Amino acid sequence: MTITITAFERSPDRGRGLARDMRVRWALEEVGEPYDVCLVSFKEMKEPAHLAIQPFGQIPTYEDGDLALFESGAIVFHIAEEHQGLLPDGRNARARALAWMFAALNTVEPPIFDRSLATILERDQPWYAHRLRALEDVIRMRLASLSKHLGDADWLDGPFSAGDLLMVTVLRRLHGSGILEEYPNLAAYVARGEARPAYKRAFEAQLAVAAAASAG
Ligand code: GTB
Repeated sequence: MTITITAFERSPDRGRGLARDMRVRWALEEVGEPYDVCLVSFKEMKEPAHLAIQPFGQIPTYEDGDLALFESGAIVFHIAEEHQGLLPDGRNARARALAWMFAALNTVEPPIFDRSLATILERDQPWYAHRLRALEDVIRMRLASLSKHLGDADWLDGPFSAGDLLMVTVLRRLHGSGILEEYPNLAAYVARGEARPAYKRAFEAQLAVAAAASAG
């Protein structure tokens, strides 16, 4: 049975690969697992059939036989556990890769995501400039630490892992902000992730959805 994931029928990012199905697509491409995509509208995401799988009415979801999963981090972890290539073999190295997965989602993503939301939803508020500065201060604090840790290594902890996959998807959201470029080794790290053939296949697949949506 083929794995099925869900993604936006019409992603608000118009194919920039910023929605969280991108990380699931990328993980599946890295391990060479074929998948189908079920495109859902905002309305369908809030209906009982989808809520039965994703209690918060969001994408992505993942179904494989009798397993239905939600939360992109849990999905990527499941894919990494089931296949070779996204988690190292050694017990300690594996635990550290998991730590980087959590760091991406719990420590680095929140201020970056909040900044994106603020630029969309809070732009007209009188306190917008102050809020943006505060969020960007936190982002810079996180990136400075991450940059120091990465140094001149290619990946966060030895070979490419699910931790890198999630971290790159998180940092990509800073494209266009100018902030990533303040940390040249992080900008190069993101470019390295985006240059991976599996990343490119995943990006093209979600771009094709956006192109079809804008044509239709
Ligand atoms: N913690 C969950 C996970 O990691 O799976 C979060 C899932 C989530 O935020 N899903 C979003 C969603 O379904 C899509 S990715 N939102 C609809 C809703 O909540 O009703 C977030 C997202 C949305 C839009 C853009 N964009 O346009 O750039 C980028 C990212």
